[in-house]
Amino acid sequence: MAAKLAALLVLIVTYSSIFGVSMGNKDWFWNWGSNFNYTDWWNCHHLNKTTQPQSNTFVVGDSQNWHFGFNYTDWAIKNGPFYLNDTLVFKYDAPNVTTFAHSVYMFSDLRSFSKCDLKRAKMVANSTQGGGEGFRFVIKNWKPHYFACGEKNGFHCNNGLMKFAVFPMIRPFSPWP
Ligand SMILES: *[C@@H]1O[C@H](CO)[C@@H](O)[C@H](O)[C@H]1NC(C)=O
Ligand SMILES: *[C@@H]1O[C@H](CO)[C@@H](O)[C@H](O)[C@H]1NC(C)=O
Ligand SMILES: *[C@@H]1O[C@H](CO)[C@@H](O)[C@H](O)[C@H]1NC(C)=O
Ligand SMILES: *[C@@H]1O[C@H](CO)[C@@H](O)[C@H](O)[C@H]1NC(C)=O
Ligand SMILES: *[C@@H]1O[C@H](CO)[C@@H](O)[C@H](O)[C@H]1NC(C)=O
Ligand SMILES: *[C@@H]1O[C@H](CO)[C@@H](O)[C@H](O)[C@H]1NC(C)=O
Ligand SMILES: [Cu+2]
Repeated sequence: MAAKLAALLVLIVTYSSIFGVSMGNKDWFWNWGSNFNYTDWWNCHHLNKTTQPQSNTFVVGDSQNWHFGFNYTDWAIKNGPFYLNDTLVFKYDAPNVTTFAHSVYMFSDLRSFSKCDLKRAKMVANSTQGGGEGFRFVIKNWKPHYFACGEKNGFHCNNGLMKFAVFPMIRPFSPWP
């Protein structure tokens, strides 16, 4: 009797480890023979995984867009973490007689980012590219990204809080494709 029970348990454990990790196996165990809904079980395991977005799109600053004086470090903390393949959208109008120009630069290292040293930064979007639907930046590389506005020789970065860092993460592996 005990041996039979042990054998059954081994069978169940083996079966469970082959078929799924979390949601299904407990239900399968307790509902075996009862009115267990296999459609629900299948959906739970398969549809959710495939309908989950593989990447997200973020408008930097949300409705505030990309402007002087908004705390983008704070925004990045509250909206992160960011993953590879996520898209950051920078929205800012082209300058006119009453409004200031903005742009998007990326620093090569933390040190130049901290000091807003634009000599060690590359422009990724000029002052007109943030118009309309905005400038889209896809996070493709697994490395820290240091963004800032490059206008007024670092003044927008230093004094206007127009800077933030992104440390992209890799999306956890999904066992059900
Ligand atoms: C199982 O669930 C699905 C979706 O929730 C439903 O359409 C179906 O009628 C259910 N089947 C049974 C036998 O309860
Ligand atoms: C997906 O996951 C949610 C909970 O996160 C659950 O309520 C739902 O039944 C799952 N299945 C489908 C097909 O959405
Ligand atoms: C901006 O937000 C960060 C993180 O919340 C905070 O540490 C910092 O003091 C804020 N800066 C200003 C000038 O409010
Ligand atoms: C990013 O997307 C591309 C195709 O759009 C895909 O081939 C690649 O595997 C994705 N990378 C990650 C880390 O999701
Ligand atoms: C300048 O641009 C702002 C916003 O982009 C707009 O509201 C304003 O009317 C424009 N001013 C002039 C003089 O074109
Ligand atoms: C910004 O870049 C776009 C596209 O590369 C270009 O058409 C436009 O002339 C540039 N604007 C400025 C002000 O440099
Ligand atoms: Cu600016």
